[in-house]
Amino acid sequence: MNSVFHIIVRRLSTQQNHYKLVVIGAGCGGLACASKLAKKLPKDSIAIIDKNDTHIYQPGWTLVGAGLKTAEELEKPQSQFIPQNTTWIQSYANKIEPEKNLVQLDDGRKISYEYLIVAAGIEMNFDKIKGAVDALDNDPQHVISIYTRKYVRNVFNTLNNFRGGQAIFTFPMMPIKCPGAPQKIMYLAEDLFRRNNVRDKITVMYNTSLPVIFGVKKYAAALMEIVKERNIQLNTRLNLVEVRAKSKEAIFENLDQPGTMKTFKYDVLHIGVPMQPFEFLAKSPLADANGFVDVVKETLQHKKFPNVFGIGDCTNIPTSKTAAAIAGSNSILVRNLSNLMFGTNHPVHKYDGYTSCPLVTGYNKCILAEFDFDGNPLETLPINQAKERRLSYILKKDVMPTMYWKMLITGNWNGPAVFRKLFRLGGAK
Ligand SMILES: Cc1cc2nc3c(=O)[nH]c(=O)nc-3n(C[C@H](O)[C@H](O)[C@H](O)COP(=O)(O)OP(=O)(O)OC[C@H]3O[C@@H](n4cnc5c(N)ncnc54)[C@H](O)[C@@H]3O)c2cc1C
Ligand SMILES: *[C@@H]1O[C@H](CO)[C@@H](O)[C@H](O)[C@H]1NC(C)=O
Ligand SMILES: *[C@@H]1O[C@H](CO)[C@@H](O)[C@H](O)[C@H]1NC(C)=O
Ligand SMILES: CC(=O)N[C@H]1CO[C@H](CO)[C@@H](O)[C@@H]1O
Ligand SMILES: CC(=O)N[C@H]1CO[C@H](CO)[C@@H](O)[C@@H]1O
Repeated sequence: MNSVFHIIVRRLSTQQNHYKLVVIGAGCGGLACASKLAKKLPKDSIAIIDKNDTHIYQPGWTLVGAGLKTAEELEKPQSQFIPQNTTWIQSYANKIEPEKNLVQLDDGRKISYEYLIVAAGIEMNFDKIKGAVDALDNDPQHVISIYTRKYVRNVFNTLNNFRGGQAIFTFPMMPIKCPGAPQKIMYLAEDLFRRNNVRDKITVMYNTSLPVIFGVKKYAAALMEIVKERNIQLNTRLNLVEVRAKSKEAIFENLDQPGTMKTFKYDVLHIGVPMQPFEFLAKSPLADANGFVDVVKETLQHKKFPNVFGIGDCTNIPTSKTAAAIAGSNSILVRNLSNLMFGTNHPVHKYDGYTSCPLVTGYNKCILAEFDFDGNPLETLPINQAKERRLSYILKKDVMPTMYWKMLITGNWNGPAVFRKLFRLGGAK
């Protein structure tokens, strides 16, 4: 007893509690920055805080729902990706005190830093829809979602076994990560129903809280064509608020007449999950009024605390929340922060809001949306990416996952602008 006590005391007292740089979150954004900075800083300068021991390639979940990939192949042990010479602190952060340069962990430990990167992602909250969790847990033949590790495993079975009735796909209130995903799975499902020769027995419906099918005009126009051609019913300004699994009813609020509900019968219901900032961030001095980390959108530097940066889904950067947005901004954060750390003055580009959404529209086609803060297309390839193409599908299914694992989160990615320049120099467009 006594000796165990002494070992614990010794371990606690030799644990390092101060780091030059602390990174909260070892997801896409945290690793994309930490792995670049690890190459520039001495051993033991960086601590990465994240309790989760599994790294998941979330963009692949859409394809899992369509039976094109397995959930397992998207998951790898986090230990493979924590960069060399950094310290992985396997806890969750539960409080940030930026005035004192302190992060408190869920085990009570306090870690101090000179510089901080916040990359904790965004929290999914099915509880905002009454009855949703119960339906997802107990009625997976009818109620599904690609949005979590647990529920994504049921999606393909349900869609593939569906023989007739009404299939409703929902899009929640913004902000959510990957706003394209709730309709990608719909197009894939619709294609699957055709392949299974049951399409004529099924009504396919997309009920979205937005006033339009997609926020960027160029791609919205292309998607509207597809929706018409494939006989998909689009209902706008409807927000799912309740699922009644027993009677298979989905209750939506009409956002144009707040408080007015509209009930739809479903046979399959795919839920786009509402999201919210993690509470520890929303409560921290780093948050804006909506709970997101308040950064300058061009530089990713915090508006009040210049030694703090934010990247990815946890920030209030006004672009759509994707891994692609991280790929478009991580080099900017790293350069800016390096200037600050080393007192250098290397030129830094301003982040233009680059984000991307590969809108998979079927089992072999995809619209590759890429755009900036203002919704202007920012296409990488020297072709019209609003057209459905097999090439874009292959990029999404086979190329992007490899780029994610081998380049983005391992610090070997310098942004898509390089490719844009390359193709333009090649003479196209
Ligand atoms: C179904 C689906 C489809 C998608 N499709 C695409 C797509 O086609 N293209 C695309 O570019 N993007 C897509 N995305 C979005 C993309 O996955 C995210 O935008 C990206 O992962 C965001 O990275 P992040 O680092 O901000 O958050 P995450 O990658 O989610 O990482 C956050 C990390 O923070 C950790 N964390 C949480 N709380 C704490 C805490 N308190 N303390 C410490 N650590 C904490 C978590 O464990 C996690 O490891 C999709 C997402 C989903 C769910
Ligand atoms: C890790 O993340 C996955 C996917 O979001 C989640 O299912 C799991 O519960 C998390 N594990 C821990 C220890 O937080
Ligand atoms: C890790 O640190 C050691 C000792 O400082 C150094 O020799 C080694 O090159 C570093 N590894 C990487 C990948 O930077
Ligand atoms: C309550 C309701 O059904 N509202 C709208 C849903 O979307 C369609 C098409 O955009 C509208 O015509 C409905 O009024
Ligand atoms: C320290 C540093 O390099 N800061 C720069 C961050 O990026 C902005 C926008 O490009 C510059 O104005 C800052 O000087």
